[in-house]
Parts: sequence; structure tokens; C-alpha cells
Amino acid sequence: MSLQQYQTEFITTCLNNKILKFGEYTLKSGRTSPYFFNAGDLSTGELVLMTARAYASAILASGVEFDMLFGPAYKGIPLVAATALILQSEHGINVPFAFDRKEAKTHGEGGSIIGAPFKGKVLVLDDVITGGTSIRHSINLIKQADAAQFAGVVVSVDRQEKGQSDKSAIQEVESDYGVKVFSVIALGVTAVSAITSQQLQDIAPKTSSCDDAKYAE
Ligand code: OMP
Repeated sequence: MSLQQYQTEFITTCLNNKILKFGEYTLKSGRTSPYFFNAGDLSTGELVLMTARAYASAILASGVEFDMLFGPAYKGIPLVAATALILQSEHGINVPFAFDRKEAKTHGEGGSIIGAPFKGKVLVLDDVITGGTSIRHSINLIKQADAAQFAGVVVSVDRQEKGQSDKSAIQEVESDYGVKVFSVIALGVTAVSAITSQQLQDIAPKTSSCDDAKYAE
């Protein structure tokens, strides 16, 4: 399957700016991985603009129906604000958005959700799905709100990792909640194969090991 222009631009920019790095990493789940995608390094105006355009394109390409966006703390916060801005400025779609704080405040406005109240179909914008722990936290927040339904998830990178069963982590989320998970790039199959092997050798000598495995353990 060939990549869309926004996907090629995203993966190339992430490689060139070392947002996507190769080496030996210990993931949140304790798994080790030959690569790591750090959305926290999307930290210039140019990078966040490119990323938000990629998310907006992925959302529109998915055809998912949604009434509002939610960006889980912390890395989802700039993603959701910037993507809402691009949806409005470049696609004429004005959607409310919300994000959370990791620790609920007991004074001032209180609560853990900031921005628009959860209402209607809520689409979550997150950075990466590995085992699915972070995204399940967001889903539970949405499910606690009477007026809201969980509409789906868009992430930068689908790491195509194995879940608790013989399915991938993303397939498990999809079957557990009956919604779709979309990604700007699926690393290990589509995106990596689209980059020239020379560029991969220069920047990412170890990526072939991700490509070979169906799911990283
Ligand atoms: P799960 O909660 O296992 O799905 O892991 C996803 C989270 O792990 C992300 O929200 C990040 O906090 C972190 N992560 C990355 O940021 N990039 C990666 O390439 C891999 C991870 C990870 O630790 O699995």
C-alpha cells in the first residue's frame, strides 16, 4: 500500500529531526525496543504544524465521525490544540476540544478535564499505542461522562505490537470498545518500507529488525 503525501512527510520529518530514534529502548511496558518515537520532541512551530496537518489528514482520511477531540496529558495536549486549529483553518471544521491534567485540582475550576465538556462522540488524539494502557485510561474517562461516547483514536505511530492475546494491542482496543484506531503511520510495515533503504541505513541501521517481526514483543 502506498503512502499518502502527509504520511511520507511525517515519517521523513520525524527521522530527520530524530523524533523517531533507533537504538535500544526500554518501553513503559518494560518491553525493549529497537526504536522509540518521542512526540515530546515535536517542539518547534514548524514540527507541530506538520504534525497537526498529518493528524487532520489522518482524521479526514479515516472518515470517523466525531463531535469533539480529546488529547490526554501530556503529549496529547499540544496535539489536540494544534489539530483543532488546523481542522478549522485549513478544512473549515470547527470542533471543541478538551485535555486532562494528570492530577485533579481540588480548588479553582477543579476536576481533571480542561476545555470543552465531554459531549457527543469524542475522538482521542494520542501519541503512540504500544500495549494500549494509556489509551484505555482515556477511554475510561470518556465513558464516565454520561453525555459522551468514545468515537475512536488517532495516534502518530501504531507500533504494531502484540497485546495480551494473540491479537495486536490495537486490535484488542478495537474489539474491546467496538471502535477503530487510526494512525498517521504504522511503523514496521508501511512507513519503514516507504523510506529508501539508503536513508534507513544512514539514519536507522537497526530498523530491519522491526520490519521482520510481525509484532514486536
Ligand atoms: P502503552 O500505554 O503501552 O500503549 O504505551 C504508549 C505510551 O508509551 C505512549 O503514550 C508514550 O508515553 C510511551 N511511548 C512513546 O512515547 N513512544 C514509543 O515509541 C513507545 C512508548 C512506550 O513506552 O511504549
